[in-house]
Amino acid sequence: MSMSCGAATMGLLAQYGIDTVFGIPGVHTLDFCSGLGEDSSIQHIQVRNEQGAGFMAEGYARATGKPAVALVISGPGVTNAATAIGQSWADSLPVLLLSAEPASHTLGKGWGVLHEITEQKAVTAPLTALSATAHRPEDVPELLAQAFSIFSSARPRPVHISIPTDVQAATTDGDWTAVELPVRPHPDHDQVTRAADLLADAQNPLIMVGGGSHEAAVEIQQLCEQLNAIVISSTSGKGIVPDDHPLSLGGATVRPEVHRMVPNADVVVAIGTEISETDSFVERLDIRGKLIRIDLDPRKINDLYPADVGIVADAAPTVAALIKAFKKHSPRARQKDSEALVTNIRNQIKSQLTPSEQQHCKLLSALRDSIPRDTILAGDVCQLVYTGAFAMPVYNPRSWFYPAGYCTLGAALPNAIGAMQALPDRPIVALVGDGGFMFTVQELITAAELKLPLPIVLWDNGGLKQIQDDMDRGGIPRVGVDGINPDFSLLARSMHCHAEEPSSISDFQRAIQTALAADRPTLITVREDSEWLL
Ligand SMILES: Cc1ncc(C[n+]2csc(CCOP(=O)(O)OP(=O)(O)O)c2C)c(N)n1
Repeated sequence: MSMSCGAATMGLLAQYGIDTVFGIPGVHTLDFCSGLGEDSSIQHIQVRNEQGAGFMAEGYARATGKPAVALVISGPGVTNAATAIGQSWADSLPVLLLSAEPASHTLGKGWGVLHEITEQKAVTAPLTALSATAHRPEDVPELLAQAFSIFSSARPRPVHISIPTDVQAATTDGDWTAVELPVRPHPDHDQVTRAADLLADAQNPLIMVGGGSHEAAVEIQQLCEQLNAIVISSTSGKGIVPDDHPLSLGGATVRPEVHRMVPNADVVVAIGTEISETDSFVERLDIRGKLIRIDLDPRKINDLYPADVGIVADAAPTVAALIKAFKKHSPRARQKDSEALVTNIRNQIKSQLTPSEQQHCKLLSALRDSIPRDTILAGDVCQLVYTGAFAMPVYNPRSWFYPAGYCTLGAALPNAIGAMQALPDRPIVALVGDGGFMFTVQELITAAELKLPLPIVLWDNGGLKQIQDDMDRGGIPRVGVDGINPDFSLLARSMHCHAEEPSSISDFQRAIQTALAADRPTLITVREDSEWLL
């Protein structure tokens, strides 16, 4: 059946399992939209700024591990979305940015045509595994095949495909089919044997997990129990081993109490983790033991932390193979008190909390008690969430969102919306600061339109507190950190949301529970100076 290339592109995306595109249409994307009518299985979610589209696609991918799509116009649509694409790169998420581009015969000529950009590919090339333009309709199936092959088999990174308006409008027979996608590599047998040998000799092994190991959660828990090894995680890996597991220190990788433990490990197994600076806030952790790294990305094997055994393979089959190989060794005496050490370190952390962290803990613990165990928490860059990384128990993989690394303010609300679109039956709560919330506040109306039962806990400490604190500590005069805030409740209500300003812990808990069952989002503002938190 003949149709426009834009419509055929939507049909092919559906074949790759895409059920949602987040975007804002323009005259440059009309042909894409022609494939999104009633007959399409793809839902178009209208966002209020393309950065929101990128962050929603990111949230969809965070929640599921599946590819997600943002659909935007050329020029400003692409540059608005670029921040979220940078974030998806930093957090290894399979996001496809599909955009228009001006008509082919105008490209690079500087005529000043609508939504012109000197060279669009160059804007996103540093933020993506692939940034390419379809010059003819028949380029589209090939470029989508390349994109989805990257998503299915390589370290997930975003991809940007641009389709100029004339190519979108060109007629095709639409007879396009999705290709069979490659799978991730399995581990090399000899390397697994060497890793198992190292672990067999270890007295005090340590496991580090990151966002690249969510699919291996079951195997990693088995491995840590088999080795009686403590597990620490990056913020992206939080919940892979439940935070209440007696061997888990969860996201406490940021804490000095944990840093002091790291040099004692004689073998470290790092699985799907960059071991990045933003997971520990020290440039280099003092790893002295033998290092086994399991990663899809060959560049991670010999970076700042060169591996003694570096296995470039998918985490789940690799850890399963490691468990099997390790079983061949006769059991050896090893450190018996791992669980006691975990309890001890948890207690040390509790005793070292600052007054402000104690307040965060009080609120987070009230929140934890009022939400189901499998709730997803979408955190923004704010002090409440920094504390949450080590103090908020999370029990499932893909259930603690934080824009690590790129550290983009404003990700949490749209991330939560994208996750709710992907997993409508999962409870989700967003945690935002008063500064970060203002970056993407307009997406409240998107959430209201979708009638999402989303509680948004707004931690209002009156300004850009982290930077205020940094300036105060450094003796630098406060510059640009004390701006005024809107009346948040009024703002939320004007966007068809509910708003609450709780006056006690029980009031807060009631607000959360009501919000989880509401027919729209609820903004729950908690002021840091509230008496009930002091
Ligand atoms: C896009 C972006 N711009 C600037 C920053 C720098 N930054 C980091 S934390 C922070 C303050 C955030 O304030 P708020 O959301 O109110 O959280 P708080 O620190 O007050 O808890 C700023 C400006 C950033 N992370 N991201």
